[in-house]
Amino acid sequence: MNDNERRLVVIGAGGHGKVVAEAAQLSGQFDEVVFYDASWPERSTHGPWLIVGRPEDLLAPGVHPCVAVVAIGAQAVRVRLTDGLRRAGHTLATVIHPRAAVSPRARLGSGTAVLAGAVVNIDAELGAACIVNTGVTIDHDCRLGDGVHVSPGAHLAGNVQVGEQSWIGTGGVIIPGIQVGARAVVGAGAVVIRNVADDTTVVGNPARILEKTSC
Ligand code: JB2
Repeated sequence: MNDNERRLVVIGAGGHGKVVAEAAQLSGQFDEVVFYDASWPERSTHGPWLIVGRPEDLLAPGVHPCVAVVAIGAQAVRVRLTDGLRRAGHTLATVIHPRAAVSPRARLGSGTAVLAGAVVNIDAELGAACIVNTGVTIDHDCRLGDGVHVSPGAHLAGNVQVGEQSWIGTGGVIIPGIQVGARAVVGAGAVVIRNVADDTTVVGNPARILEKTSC
């Protein structure tokens, strides 16, 4: 591994950025972490880390390749920037907190972060740019599309499928075998016992449709 691979660029100097930066550093995979954020140069630090540029600096033609992860909660922004970095020739890091338990037979996409206390069980398959947040459980054979965010303390039972860019709220529960569509939202604390269509928000226990978000 060369020096370039031991340095992680984190895109997004917000709350999620510091959680991802700390997880990456604690994992021992990286010696140095720096941020790129739209607030640079007005801001030059984020906690103990330096902010050294703006995200678009990394998308310019001919830029020196780096190892990066997009740590922005907003799904569409995270996916767009992750795709842009990949097209610009950068390597997308998969960040796993050292106190997460990830099955060696789980498959994680590039740019995905698995945070403290999370469990990802055998034969689960996660796409790119996902967030498996603090204390989440993803049981065996689950399938998550690109850009899914599973918020702190949510639990996905076995064989659950979640479509791209969907958001499972804090403490949400999804029973075995349920299919959640793309760009869906499961409200905080919801208990999902029926399939959820694309672009749909569900809330409550048992979860019921709150709104369709597309026309
Ligand atoms: O469209 C964008 C954009 N939107 C936000 N383009 C670019 N280039 N950057 C964007 N950002 C950057 O992401 C902002 O400059 C800001 O510094 C950062 C977002 O920080 P914020 O603290 O607002 O949110 P976050 O994404 O770190 O955290 C949210 O998501 C987490 C998963 C919060 O809801 C957290 O509570 C949550 N844990």
